Amino acid sequence: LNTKKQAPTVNSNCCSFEDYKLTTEWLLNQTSHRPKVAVICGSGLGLLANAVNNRQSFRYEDIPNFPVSTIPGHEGCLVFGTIKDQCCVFMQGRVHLYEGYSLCKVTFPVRIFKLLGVETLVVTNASGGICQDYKVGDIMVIKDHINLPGFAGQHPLCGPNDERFGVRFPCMSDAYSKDLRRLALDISSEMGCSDFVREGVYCMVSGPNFETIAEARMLQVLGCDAVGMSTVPEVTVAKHCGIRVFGLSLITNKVSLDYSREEMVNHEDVLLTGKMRAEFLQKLVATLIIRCNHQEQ
Ligand SMILES: *[C@@H]1O[C@H](CO)[C@@H](O)[C@H](O)[C@H]1NC(C)=O
Ligand SMILES: CC(=O)N[C@H]1CO[C@H](CO)[C@@H](O)[C@@H]1O
Repeated sequence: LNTKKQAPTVNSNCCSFEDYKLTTEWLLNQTSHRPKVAVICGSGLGLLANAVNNRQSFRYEDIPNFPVSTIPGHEGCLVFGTIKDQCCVFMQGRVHLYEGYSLCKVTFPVRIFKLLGVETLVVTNASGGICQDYKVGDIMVIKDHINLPGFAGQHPLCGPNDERFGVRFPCMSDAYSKDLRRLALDISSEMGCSDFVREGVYCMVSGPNFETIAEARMLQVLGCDAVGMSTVPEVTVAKHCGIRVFGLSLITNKVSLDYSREEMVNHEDVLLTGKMRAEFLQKLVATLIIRCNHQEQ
């Protein structure tokens, strides 16, 4: 690795391997938990972490180098614990590109997970439904994604490649584990919830504004089923360093695709659906964590 000849990109000076090592060592010093599974909780899904026992939690601002969310009232806790005998770590709250963070900082926790020994990453997010069959409250198992900011050079792996994490040109054709997707669909059907669990393509936009109608139509033409402002950078960095990925997106609103028929999003309904589904999501994620060990990679 030639550290002297670094291209002056946004990402290149964000974090060195020593920064990752320091944060990892700090955490290893503070906790005896050695997680194999990490979960990133999207907006309003922080209660996924309530399922853990032997809970030990750290505020982001107390962890060296850890990115701290600028959104008021946004949770920011790293929660270690166990579900059955599976050791896991939950991120309650994340930072976004639209907050002004470089993608290197946004994805910093993922590399910490790698150095902590995590093998499986579960990402969750709230998103807008593009697919016309989707209803508010549906849960989409992420089958694939479109990295729209990445097309424009906003990519977490831009800059010098650190071979200690992964190769220069990582393969992304199998980013979302087929085994875990199948397992999630099996669990959903065992729980009798197949009618609101879908499988589809997630598209990331940078935000912070919501899509115009023309943009939403473009996304539909491109094959996107849901659109959100997160998740893809973390998934890309996880795949790069060999972490198995599973993703879920909660459809909190329908994206308007029609000028004459403005979708009337009832915010109270959205919140209510979110709350109702959060319980199902918690059960689904907990069961997935318990059973994912038995799946071959
Ligand atoms: C971790 O603990 C070791 C041994 O007590 C100490 O030398 C080291 O400085 C600690 N590292 C961090 C990052 O806290
Ligand atoms: C936590 C998180 O990433 N939430 C985002 C998920 O996507 C929705 C819809 O685009 C955003 O509004 C959230 O900020």
